[in-house]
Amino acid sequence: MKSFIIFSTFLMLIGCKQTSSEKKTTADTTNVQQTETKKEHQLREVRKANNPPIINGDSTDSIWKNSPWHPLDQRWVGEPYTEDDFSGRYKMAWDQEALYLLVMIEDDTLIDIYKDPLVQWWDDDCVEVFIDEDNSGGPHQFTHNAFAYHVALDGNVVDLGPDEAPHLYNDHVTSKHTTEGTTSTWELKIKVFDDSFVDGKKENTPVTLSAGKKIGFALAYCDNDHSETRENFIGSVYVPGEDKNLGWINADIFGTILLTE
Ligand SMILES: [Ca+2]
Ligand SMILES: [Ca+2]
Ligand SMILES: [Ca+2]
Ligand SMILES: [Ca+2]
Repeated sequence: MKSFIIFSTFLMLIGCKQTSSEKKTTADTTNVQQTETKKEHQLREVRKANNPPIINGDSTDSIWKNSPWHPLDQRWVGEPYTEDDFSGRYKMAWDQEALYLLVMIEDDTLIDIYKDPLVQWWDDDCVEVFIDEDNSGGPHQFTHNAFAYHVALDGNVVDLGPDEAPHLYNDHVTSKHTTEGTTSTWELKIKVFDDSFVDGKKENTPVTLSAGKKIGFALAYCDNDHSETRENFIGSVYVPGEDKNLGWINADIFGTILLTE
């Protein structure tokens, strides 16, 4: 029975595969049984920041000096690209309040075609942050089992809610980026919410982070330079198989971070 459920889930996911544009199937995956079979991969330690970085798009904070770079180099969508077109790397840190990201992006053209943040948000240049608070893995397309925050150039933060519609989650992710030439320096502060998050509820409390905690995590960049739909979607984790654009549907593909002192 279990294998049948897993197989059915697989078929449903395949069924969700669309054109090269990421979104948005109306397929109902909300009733997909939570499989919670994530196999940990890309396990990385993230060090605590005694002094959290100032989110200003300036990377001179002390925590960034002592943190390692990680590559953003997995082509999930689109044709092969040059280093001038896109390259990216990032660093991470945490404290009780939040996760912190420093993301350095080389992108030859920054565009925000769709001014309405809830229209084709994935086809504008944006940073996408994937968070699975309890590292459970499993489907999350229309649930808060995990979040896929699209952080736009104008700072708007969009994910799909259980009502299958896009919502702004601007109070979950604070960001700022600065651009010099074709290099953008992003800093992000991400509050971590668990799967008890309810849209529209007055009080949703973010999780207090502590050492030893594991969180499902991935990062990506939607690169569009001059097209109606994005040209590339580049992620931080290797995704096996032909369809690599699964992070927005299933948290199994996320890597795992381990918070350390
Ligand atoms: Ca800073
Ligand atoms: Ca580009
Ligand atoms: Ca989860
Ligand atoms: Ca671009």
